[in-house]
Amino acid sequence: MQGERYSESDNYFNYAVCRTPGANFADGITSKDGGEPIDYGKALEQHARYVDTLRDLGISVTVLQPDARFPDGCFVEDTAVVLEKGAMITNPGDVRRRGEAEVIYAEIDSIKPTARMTLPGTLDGGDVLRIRDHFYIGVSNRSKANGKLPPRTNEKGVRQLVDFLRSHGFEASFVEVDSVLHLKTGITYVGKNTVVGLDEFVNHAAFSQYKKIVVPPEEPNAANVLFVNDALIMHAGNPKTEAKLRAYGFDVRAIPMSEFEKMDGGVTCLSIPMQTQERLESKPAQRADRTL
Ligand code: CIR
Repeated sequence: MQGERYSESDNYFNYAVCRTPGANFADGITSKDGGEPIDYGKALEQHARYVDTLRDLGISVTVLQPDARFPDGCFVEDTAVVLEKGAMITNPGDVRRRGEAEVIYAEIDSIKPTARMTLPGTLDGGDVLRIRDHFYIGVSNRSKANGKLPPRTNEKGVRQLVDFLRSHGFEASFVEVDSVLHLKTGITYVGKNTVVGLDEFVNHAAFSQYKKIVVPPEEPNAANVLFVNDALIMHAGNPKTEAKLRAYGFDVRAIPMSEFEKMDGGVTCLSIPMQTQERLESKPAQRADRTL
């Protein structure tokens, strides 16, 4: 059993960065035009519950203040890829989101050495799916959802990330993403060698070696699950997938995310979880298999 625990140690975190949604959150980017308006008070409540859930799992959370220049700023995941011993700050694919990463850079660089992606490379962290020591990177197809979902991650961004990952001893492969915003909108890893997601991703050849939970078409938000500290944080309102995950013996925390769903966001987008040095030093057994 010890071996299995080692293999999941990269999903243990003691620290995370989040950012409160600002009063102009509803001005952010969304493909869901004409839907229900954002209830800002509810967004704040849902965000606070999300942060509490991370804290309940033993994670110290820094919650950054909103910045009115960046209505999508709460989706911090897109601005960084964090490894055990280093991090890369990305250039989010949509120009309206460039600049969100400045405060994130300052925050992470104080914790571990932080590299920066250079333009014209672009990449959203939502396109980066880590499964143990392998990284699957979603590359936006140029015809992405017929222009409704503009491309976010380009080949130049992917190349820079791959070089960075290799310098830390990790390997990567690519998956074309067309029908959804990010790779992790369509598929996530939930531990126990299992992926959950939309049929087209879960049954993609790239993921053939994993056990699969396919979400039913009426529960697309259940594809985005955050696996942290042996628990799964998922979107409430997806009873079939939730029951399946519970039946597999997972510790499931289903939380309401309706206001973030309206802005194409999910549970993985709202935090950058990481291991800080104290954690690495205090838990040597958990990093015994690190290739770093
Ligand atoms: C955007 O379109 O960029 C934001 N409204 C949503 C970003 C969600 N981020 C993520 O899935 N990692």
